[in-house]
Amino acid sequence: EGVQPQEYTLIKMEVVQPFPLKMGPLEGKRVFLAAATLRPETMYGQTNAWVLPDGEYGAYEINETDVFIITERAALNLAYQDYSKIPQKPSCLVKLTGSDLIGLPLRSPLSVNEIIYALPMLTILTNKGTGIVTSVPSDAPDDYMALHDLRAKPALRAKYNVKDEWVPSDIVPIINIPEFGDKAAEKVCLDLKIKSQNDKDKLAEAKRLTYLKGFTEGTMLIGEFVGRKVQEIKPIIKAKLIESGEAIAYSE
Ligand code: A2H
Repeated sequence: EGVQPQEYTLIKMEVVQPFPLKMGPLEGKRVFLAAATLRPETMYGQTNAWVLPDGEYGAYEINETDVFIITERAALNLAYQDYSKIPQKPSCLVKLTGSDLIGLPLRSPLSVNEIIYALPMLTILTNKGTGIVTSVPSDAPDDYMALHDLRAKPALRAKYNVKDEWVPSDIVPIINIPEFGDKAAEKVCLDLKIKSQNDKDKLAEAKRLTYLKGFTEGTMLIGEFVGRKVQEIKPIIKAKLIESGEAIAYSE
């Protein structure tokens, strides 16, 4: 883990009822996959959530009504931060693996797509964030390549029991970067000839390029702040999501 604390926004992606059998103990609660992001202003372009198939997650009671599905490590960190009303040890209502989560339908704040699905990503780290990632393939090279892999490889879908209709067919353009156009991640992944989500070094370069330019030169193509600079509206969108109860601040 880094020396500098990382300021994430946890996006509350609500699991649409009815729950699968394994989540029976959560009946009657509001259950969320809580995704850690550094780019809250990109939430318009969410197309799916990512989970690690072999990852160990739990459904943790965060307050009287809300349950977060995250790693145990994240639940403990959260318990030390403002949001949780259970200061010491968050109670785990049910243990789940990433495979249990694949195919869950979700409703996520700001997303143009009303219902999106949880899908497998093999490069998720369980010692960072919550172990849940929201997917914005227009602007995140990791997301773009993981989606590319799922689309291109029927065997990968079969291995993780992914139904074709869960895999998004469209990428939503949300930010213009003069140098990279309206789908920066796609452009940079193609330019660098990145082959798959496992192409670590090239993906690091793609992330460096898009992250910097997106922040300094990006302009919103969608939403309340269309036409405005990413740099200016990022903190505003973050504050709004938190104020409306659709997200919480989280640092580690
Ligand atoms: B970002 P940093 Cl549009 N494992 O959110 C792997 N990746 C994870 C993760 C985990 N456990 N937890 C969070 N992340 C991803 C949006 C986004 C992100 C965009 C563009 C770039 C970008 C949509 N996905 O990140 O190592 C999350 O993806 C570029 C680095 O803490 C989170 O923000 O710096 C970012 O990585 C946090 O990475």
